[in-house]
Amino acid sequence: MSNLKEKFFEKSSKLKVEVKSALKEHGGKIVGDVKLSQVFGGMRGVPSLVWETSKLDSEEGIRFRGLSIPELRKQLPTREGCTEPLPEGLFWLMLVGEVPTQAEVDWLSDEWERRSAIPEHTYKVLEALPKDAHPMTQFIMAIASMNSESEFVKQYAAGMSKHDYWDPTYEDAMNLIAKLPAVAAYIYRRNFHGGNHIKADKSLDWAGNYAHMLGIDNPDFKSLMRLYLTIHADHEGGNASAHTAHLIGSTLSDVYLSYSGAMDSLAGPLHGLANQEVIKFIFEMIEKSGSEVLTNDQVKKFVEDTLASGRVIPGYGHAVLRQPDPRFTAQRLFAESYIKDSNIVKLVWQLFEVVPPVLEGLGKVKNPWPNVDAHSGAILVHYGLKEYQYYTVLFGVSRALGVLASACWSRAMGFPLERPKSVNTDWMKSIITSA
Ligand code: CMX
Repeated sequence: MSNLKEKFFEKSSKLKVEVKSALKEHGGKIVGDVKLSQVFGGMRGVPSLVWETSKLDSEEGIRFRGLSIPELRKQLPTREGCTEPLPEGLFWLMLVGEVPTQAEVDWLSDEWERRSAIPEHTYKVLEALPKDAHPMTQFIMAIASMNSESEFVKQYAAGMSKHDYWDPTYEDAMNLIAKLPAVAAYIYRRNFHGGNHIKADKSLDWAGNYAHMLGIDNPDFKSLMRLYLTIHADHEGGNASAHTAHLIGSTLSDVYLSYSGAMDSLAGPLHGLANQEVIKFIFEMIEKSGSEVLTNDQVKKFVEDTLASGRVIPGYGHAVLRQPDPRFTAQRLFAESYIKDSNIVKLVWQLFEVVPPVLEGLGKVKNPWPNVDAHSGAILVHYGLKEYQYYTVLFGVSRALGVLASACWSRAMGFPLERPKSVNTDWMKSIITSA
């Protein structure tokens, strides 16, 4: 057994016993009230999911096993010549709660490279789809098609004991994460570069190799991908994509199916697809004004016109956060040190000045600040990745790290089938009259 797998088994077995005994003793403890407005309001703030890998604070933003993004940037191992953290390190941290050594992340890079082969039929599935199928549609179908490889499915069919579920789930999670960059790069090159595919560079790390297979070999872009794939990896369990994976996984569906379901959620414009919507919004603003350099008044007018047409400002607002998203700030810091003269990046910074007061002025938006999606596209455009229909796939490759580490925990802890109570409007009326 590998060191990582062994550590995971040791830690999860211990916690499972602890939680079981805590629930036996304290399971009846009341943890809060649920308001009618929460029942009808997308369950905001209702504690109902267990998620070990990260925790979101509305003021401070995300912490991964207790570490903030600036702390990750300082503490996680990097690659020679690059100061950004390696996503391999974050996966290790999320899975076992320890900052790995350089040797441990190097082992993980090699391990994922070893597991990265994609089944032949997955390429056939992709080639059967029209070239103008949205990249997320292709990504979702490719991931689902790889469930033919699931160890969990094989072992379940052979009569595996429920105490062993964690083991093939770990294997499936590791295999799926390993395969995602090649699948995602294949979709990009198929759609936007005439099917001129680029072979993996086995000497590179997970994110660096993804950048290479996309066809952008600029070392700064590789650094960006390491940062990008780290900061998008997890946002506790209640966000739509993570929650979808958790729900599907709770039926004992394998991680290929649960993760393709997560990607269905990520593909919505209120969630991950907002990263394509942001850059589309910026391109429209440039087209309308005829210049990449705009005054704040011009930006404000475009924002107000968008709101007046009944649309949201993409990249702004959040269901939990009430401050600028630290993932936005991390990208801003990257842009300030690498590409501060880019006109598109400057527009992102102008939007940061203009949008919050306008949204505040509406009097209903709970969080007028930028989220993770407000910044990413402008940096990608700078490095030549201009095809914004593809952006959510990048997000999807990253999100696998948190969601699949959590899937391992769910199986190891023996979490049950998810089944909340639904109600109807008659129930609402009866609650009101009985109050
Ligand atoms: N532009 C315009 N209106 C906005 C807004 C925005 N960016 N953010 C919120 N609002 C509006 C809501 O549409 C809602 O209006 P109605 O009462 O008329 O329906 C009102 O403000 C209250 O909403 P809220 O409680 O502040 O926000 P929610 O928790 O309901 O929604 C979110 C959160 C992210 C869906 C919303 O802020 C939004 O639509 N943002 C734009 C899309 C976006 O950037 N999504 C990406 C989020 C991050 C991610 O998952 O990747």
